[in-house]
Amino acid sequence: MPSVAEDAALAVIDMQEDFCPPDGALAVSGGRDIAPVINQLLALPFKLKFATQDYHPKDHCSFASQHPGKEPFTSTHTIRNPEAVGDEAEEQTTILWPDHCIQGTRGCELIPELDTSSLQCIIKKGGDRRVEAYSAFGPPFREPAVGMSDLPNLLKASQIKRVFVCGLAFDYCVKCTAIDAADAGYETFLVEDASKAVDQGEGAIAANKGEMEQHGVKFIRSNAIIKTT
Ligand code: VGL
Ligand code: ZN
Repeated sequence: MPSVAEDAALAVIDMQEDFCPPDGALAVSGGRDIAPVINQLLALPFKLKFATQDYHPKDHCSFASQHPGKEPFTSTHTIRNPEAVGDEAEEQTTILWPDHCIQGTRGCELIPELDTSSLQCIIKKGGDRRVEAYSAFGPPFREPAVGMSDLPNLLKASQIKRVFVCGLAFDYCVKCTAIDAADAGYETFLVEDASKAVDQGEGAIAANKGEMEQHGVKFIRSNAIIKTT
């Protein structure tokens, strides 16, 4: 492997209070425990290091509270591309959540265990109340694109070829970021021991890995990166 200093970015996804025990609104089991592993990765000389923050307005469409009669974690909703013209529009069906990561609240803050001192930037996502935005690249709608983040420009400007993704949650924001990075042509690695899933069942983990593999995402452990750096 070439050195991560040459061509690699480290993406630290959504290490926020609301995704962590003990009292996060959408706490991912073991979410806080991966901070030390991520800090070890942040100590490596990646060419680019950035974090993301789920950053919702209080009436975000992904909140079950915005949909009378619907329940967090079990109900779904379908979103049409709000910028589409004509009858045909991309659609995304996704799960509804408890209110979480509301701008300006404690739940939205990055956890203090994360060493943020070497981060070059923090990308905020999920700010458009009309659309869900799991990926650090932006909402899933591309025809036309709705609210893409600065990430594509940042990766190009930094001449990145490889993207290493870690953080929360494995099966949502980490997965969607990894798939978008791979689809954008970056050699993409998910750092398995530096990520935790909402659904930690064996079957769910395997299905999500399979989906990512279809897009060319590779899986790696933090030791393998540290050893070769
Ligand atoms: C996430 C659910 C809702 C995540 C964000 O960061 O994976 N999951 N919003
Ligand atoms: Zn969210």
